[in-house]
Amino acid sequence: AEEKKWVRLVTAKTPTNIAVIKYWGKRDEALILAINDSISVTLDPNHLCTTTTVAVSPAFQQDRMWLNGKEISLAGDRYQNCLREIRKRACDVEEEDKGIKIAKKDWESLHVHIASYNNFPTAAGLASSAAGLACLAKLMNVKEDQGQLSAIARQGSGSACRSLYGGFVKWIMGNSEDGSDSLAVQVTDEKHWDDLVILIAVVSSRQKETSSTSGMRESVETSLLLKHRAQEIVPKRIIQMEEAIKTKDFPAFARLACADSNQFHAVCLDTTPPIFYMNDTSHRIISIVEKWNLAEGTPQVAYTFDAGPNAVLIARDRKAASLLLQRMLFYFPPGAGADLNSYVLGDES
Ligand code: 2P0
Repeated sequence: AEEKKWVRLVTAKTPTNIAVIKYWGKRDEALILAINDSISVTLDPNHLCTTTTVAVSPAFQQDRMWLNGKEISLAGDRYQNCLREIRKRACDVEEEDKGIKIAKKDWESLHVHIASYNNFPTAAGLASSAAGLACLAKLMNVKEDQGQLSAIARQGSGSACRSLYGGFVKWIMGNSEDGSDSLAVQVTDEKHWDDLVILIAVVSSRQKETSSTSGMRESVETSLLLKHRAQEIVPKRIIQMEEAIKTKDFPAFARLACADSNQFHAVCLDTTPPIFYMNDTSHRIISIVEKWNLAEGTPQVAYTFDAGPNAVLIARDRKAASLLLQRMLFYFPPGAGADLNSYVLGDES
């Protein structure tokens, strides 16, 4: 039929984020509620991002999704929860010139197609799952604010909720049963501390062996260190980290970020059976940075590692970043068989 011919498309870029105070452990698996607050820095979407196009048409028979050109199943609870929550909030859409008119109630029966591309290797463990959501919100004319959208993104993947804002972002764990207060807030915007330069050293592009979801479940079940961390350590660190970010106190920032990364990996070792995310190259990078910071008398670079061996290095300014890159190339010369590639990120100006 004639009226079935239209397609409405929306494309958007979603950045990825790197935690400097880590999220590790859930108190509710279905709603994805964390056992502690976390803080991350959102990377510049011009460098590392996911580009997503979403489409709606009466011709579509079912919801479908493609990731880097390959169709993936939307059957999981996480996708279904996100889709349901976003559909509920859809509003009227009218594009007169294209003859598109969608009433709020039509969204219940309309299907969407979602296609996402990462401009970085997915296997490097930097994927962002917030991608589709911001896009769907636009497509469906959802009027919710960023905070409410972050609470929906959270139900797709915990850390993804922090990608809804630029700059430094805090995911507040909240204390409600339904998770309505477990959402992201911006600590400072992307212009606040733009001296920082972030380098990602891809130590291995192999897929990680233990997924974050099952890893953190095992840590919650078996690690006493995690209990102590979540209850006693992180609440204090969150306050100190927010202060360090607001006052651009790099030594305090670096000390907290490195300590928190190391404690997260200590929790992984404290898990039964133990989880190993870092490898020898990761450990060498830590030693190189620690020695340099000590020799300089004040930290030049902070390091942090997520659920994989890749190093995220945060230099205090462009000068420190260029010295860091020199050092990395000295210790890991290209072509000498070192399993390491560097992606230089940051302001290109
Ligand atoms: C973080 N990570 O704060 C921590 C640090 C990895 C190490 O959040 O089960 O993919 O989807 O909530 O968000 C990775 O966990 O796990 C993660 P789910 P997610 O960035």
